[in-house]
Amino acid sequence: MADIVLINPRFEISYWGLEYAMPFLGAKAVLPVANLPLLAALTPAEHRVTLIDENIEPIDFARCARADIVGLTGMNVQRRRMKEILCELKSRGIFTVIGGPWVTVQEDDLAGLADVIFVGEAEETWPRFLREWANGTHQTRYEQADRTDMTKVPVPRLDLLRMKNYAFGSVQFSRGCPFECEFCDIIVTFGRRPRIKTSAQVLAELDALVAAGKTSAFIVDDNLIGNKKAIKQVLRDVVAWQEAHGYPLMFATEASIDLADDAELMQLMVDANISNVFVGIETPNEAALRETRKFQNLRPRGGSMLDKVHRIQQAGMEVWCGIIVGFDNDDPSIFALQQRFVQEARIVNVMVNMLVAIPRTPLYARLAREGRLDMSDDAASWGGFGTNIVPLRIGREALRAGYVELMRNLYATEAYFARLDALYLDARLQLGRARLRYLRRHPLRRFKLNARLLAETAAMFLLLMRGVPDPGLRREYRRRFMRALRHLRDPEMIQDYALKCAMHYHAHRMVQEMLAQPRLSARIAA
Ligand code: B12
Ligand code: SF4
Repeated sequence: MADIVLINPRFEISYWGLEYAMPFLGAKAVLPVANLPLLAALTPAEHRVTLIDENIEPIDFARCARADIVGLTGMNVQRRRMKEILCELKSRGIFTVIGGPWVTVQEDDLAGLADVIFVGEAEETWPRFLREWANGTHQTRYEQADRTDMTKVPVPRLDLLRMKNYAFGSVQFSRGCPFECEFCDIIVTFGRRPRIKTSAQVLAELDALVAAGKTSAFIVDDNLIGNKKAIKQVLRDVVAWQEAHGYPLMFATEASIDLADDAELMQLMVDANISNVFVGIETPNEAALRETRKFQNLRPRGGSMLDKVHRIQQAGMEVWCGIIVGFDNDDPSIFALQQRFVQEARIVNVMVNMLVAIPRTPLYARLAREGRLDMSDDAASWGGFGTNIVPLRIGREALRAGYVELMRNLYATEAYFARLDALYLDARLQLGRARLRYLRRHPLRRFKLNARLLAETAAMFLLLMRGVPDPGLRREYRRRFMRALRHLRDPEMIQDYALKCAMHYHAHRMVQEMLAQPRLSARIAA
């Protein structure tokens, strides 16, 4: 029997982390990483597993020192912290293993710091390693010969996490994406053939989420609609599950924009209570979309990208998006172009990135050939705020300054709430339509749910009013929220509006921190 500790290191502050909004949401982190409870479920029962998420609790290194094996996961944005943790573990002579998205694409980054490295998926290699470790024949590097058969993946051990500390749960239906975006490492690691769990597996995971007390979850698929025909069947079963259980879960997910071309699929997602969908818009610059091989965003069928975003919203889902600046075909006009697109699209929450070359991607290979990778100073912060790419038509400093300026403009109070009000109040976006239909048939449940939502909203808004130090910002949130209250009837939408105020505060703080960097503020002022 082995005593195993698995760690998810602390994230640096990011768009998704919502760190500055967490105190208002009564949680410590947005959602748990999906890999730790899954690895725990893949561990044979004779071993003992402890999960530590540093975003929730500090790492007890003395506890780690008593373990036989300590495993670490991490994305590129966690790699600095991964290094620190591994150094600490090594100094204590602890046997360590590493895996996850970052070391999968950059194996040598943590070389010498861990005893065993796992590259890519680990459904087969992790149990194999444990067998080999037990009889002293383990290797130092594991990589699966074949991709994981998703129909055999077990239900993650959510019972090993402190689920109440997370705002949302996480659940995975499928892996892989059929597209070929040049910058994407997902298709390098998970392949272009979507692999889907069976409905029975998915429903068992939904039961586990409900048992863990969750009311909403992020479907962490690379692209939920990679195989439309197959996912439709799973969604039909999720709809039936929601109906049978009284719609206990609300979902968010990630999908490509061709979702807008399939009315049946959108309807099924809405019926399954998927209310938010993150779409990789990347850029309204068509030359840049061609350059990066994001052809699905260029398909003329079904209208422009703007039309498609509006169609998804009309179907009853809020669109979140990622945009990128710094493509070879971008010149300094790109920042204004992006701003205009996002405003017209009424996309409230936008993740803005500079183009970054992730190792092992086609983009990385091309830029290496062209001698345009720069791993020096700025690159130290890439993944968040900086890039390892030497841009073609914009200077590096100008790209950074334009990026921060775009963030500032997008998250300026006026611009942010203009998008929000255009979507929530003018276009009357209604989320959770299927649940509303259900609740109309169950008035007592409706009453209870509404009472809970309103109580939670009041608590959140009060915390926001106490926690935001800037009186001008507080006044603005109060004014906007009161106005929204006069228009919105559904407690779900009222709660979402309050949440949007908290999310604005997070983005606002991020922008303030970017602007506080002396080199940038001087450049922007100029
Ligand atoms: C869902 C998702 C999210 C969600 C949830 C994130 C979270 N906190 O879990 C959201 C939308 C919030 C998100 C946010 C971000 N994400 Co994200 N995300 C994903 C996505 C699509 C799926 C991740 C997932 O849950 N997969 C399912 C699990 C089971 O798979 P897995 O983690 O790979 O684990 C398997 C193996 O890797 C292995 N394994 C993993 N760890 C370990 C450890 C050991 C010891 C062992 C043995 C094995 C092992 O075993 C597992 C089973 O096979 C991936 C793409 C992808 N497919 O990796 C991107 C991805 C991981 N995200 C990425 C990034 C950059 C981010 C952000 C920084 C974006 C931003 N700029 O804000 C933020 C991070 C902030 C934060 N606080 O979370 C990058 C990471 C790049 C890299 N190679 O390191 C990816 C790869 C996508 C991309 N290319 O942009 N993300
Ligand atoms: S659509 Fe998304 S997941 Fe698919 S290849 Fe493009 S960036 Fe990667």
